[in-house]
Amino acid sequence: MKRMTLSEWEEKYIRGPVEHFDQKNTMFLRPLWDPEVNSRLDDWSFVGEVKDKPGYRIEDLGLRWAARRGTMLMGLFNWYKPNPSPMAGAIKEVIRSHDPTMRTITGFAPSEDMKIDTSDPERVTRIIKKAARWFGADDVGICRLDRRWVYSHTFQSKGARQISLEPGAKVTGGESLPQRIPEEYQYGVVLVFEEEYDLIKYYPSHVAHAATSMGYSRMAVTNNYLATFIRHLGYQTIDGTTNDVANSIPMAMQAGLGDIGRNGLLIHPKWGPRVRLSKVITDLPLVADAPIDFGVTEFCEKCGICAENCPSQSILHGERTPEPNNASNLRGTLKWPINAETCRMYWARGNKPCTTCIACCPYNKPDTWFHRTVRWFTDHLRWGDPFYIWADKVMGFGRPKSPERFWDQWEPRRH
Ligand code: B12
Ligand code: SF4
Ligand code: SF4
Repeated sequence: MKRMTLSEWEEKYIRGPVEHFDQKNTMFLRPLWDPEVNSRLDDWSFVGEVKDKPGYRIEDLGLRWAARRGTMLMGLFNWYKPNPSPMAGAIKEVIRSHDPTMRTITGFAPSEDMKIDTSDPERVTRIIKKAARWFGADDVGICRLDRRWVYSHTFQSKGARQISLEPGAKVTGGESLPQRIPEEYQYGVVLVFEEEYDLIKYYPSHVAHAATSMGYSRMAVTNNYLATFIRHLGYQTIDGTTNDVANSIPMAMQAGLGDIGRNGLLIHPKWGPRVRLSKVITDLPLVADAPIDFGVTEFCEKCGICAENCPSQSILHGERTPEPNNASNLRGTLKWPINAETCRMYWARGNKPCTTCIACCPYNKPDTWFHRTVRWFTDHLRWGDPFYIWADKVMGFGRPKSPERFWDQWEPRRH
């Protein structure tokens, strides 16, 4: 594995000016305000339905939604960010003003002159990384805050019922608010959460999506713990718990946590794309990690398994390109841009999310000695890529497992 300098990284991934991305252009939000996108389907939800079939029964869908609860409880009530939701603002008021006994919830607040000693940023960085792991992250990296990845605006949705279907109608499903992060916030602490191999392999059933949900809850809770810890050290934080504030993948790349694959996802050296990401942005002085190269780009150039298997054909088959597919891609970056419109439409049509491009990827493997050895080869003997890819297909690693006996066979892991 090679460490890259930031200028080498820039040369590899940046083509032309990078326009700041407006969060309303993500495919979670476009159906709420873009009449052209909205009119393509009557129902954009992906809640899922119960069927009399293994992997789709009430216990399977229930597992997916119960595992999501941490996100609801922590993420939605997060007011430590530039444009908190009105609900988070209201809760803050209640906690702050209502009842003195609520102090036990807001807890210890250091006074202005009480701060951790930052004369040795290496030591502070070690403390932050250790705390992040203890709070629940499986891996952690630090980047300098590159403001090109921060959303220019955040979008407060008002709920799908208020969407106007009039062509050309202005935003009616919510409100776009400019987002500004003060200059003193110079670092991002990026957290990685492994999703369970033993659940993802049951894709495309509800069981696989339970892993996504648990990843979201873990990142919501852990990110919140870490942001609170940093505030208790006397510094400020922006808590990027629920996907908002900034693009997580380039931050994770710059924090040395992995590289981007053809599937548009961060490939972590140990867990491949089977990870979720969150971040805390802070003014605490830290030491940034360097980006890494372990052969992903070369491997993806030859592989293409995700592009073959994507059920909506949203993943590019050819070369990397700086050309966006549509308004949902960031301009000025060299990669395999996914077609987020067709991907998201596929979720809505099937009334459930999709995780195929994680599950079928050869980098998605359990962390055993055998797979560690293969990974070593893919990094050090890159000329062997066509053989590793052929072997992966022959051995059928990326194929879905039948959920028929899931509840008998599953050995749950403690988080
Ligand atoms: C919106 C969104 C989506 C949209 C698609 C993106 C879009 N354009 O609308 C939909 C709903 C379809 C979606 C689908 C999925 N998503 Co999604 N998504 C996001 C979200 C919330 C915002 C991303 C965004 O702003 N994209 C808009 C522009 C920037 O997209 P883009 O130009 O195509 O860039 C993409 C990549 O190239 C990369 N990227 C962004 N900037 C730059 C800059 C450089 C230089 C480079 C090289 C790359 C890069 O990140 C972008 C990811 O969409 C992020 C969380 C976050 N805040 O980052 C999660 C996130 C990217 N999704 C994630 C995942 C896992 C998925 C799914 C597998 C679903 C699932 N089972 O969880 C699929 C995979 C689809 C795919 N192949 O990319 C994870 C990725 C983890 C990882 N290993 O990297 C994230 C980080 C969420 C998380 N909490 O961990 N997603
Ligand atoms: S499936 Fe193959 S091409 Fe796609 S991201 Fe994984 S390694 Fe790259
Ligand atoms: S989530 Fe599914 S539909 Fe979307 S890009 Fe990945 S494989 Fe394709």
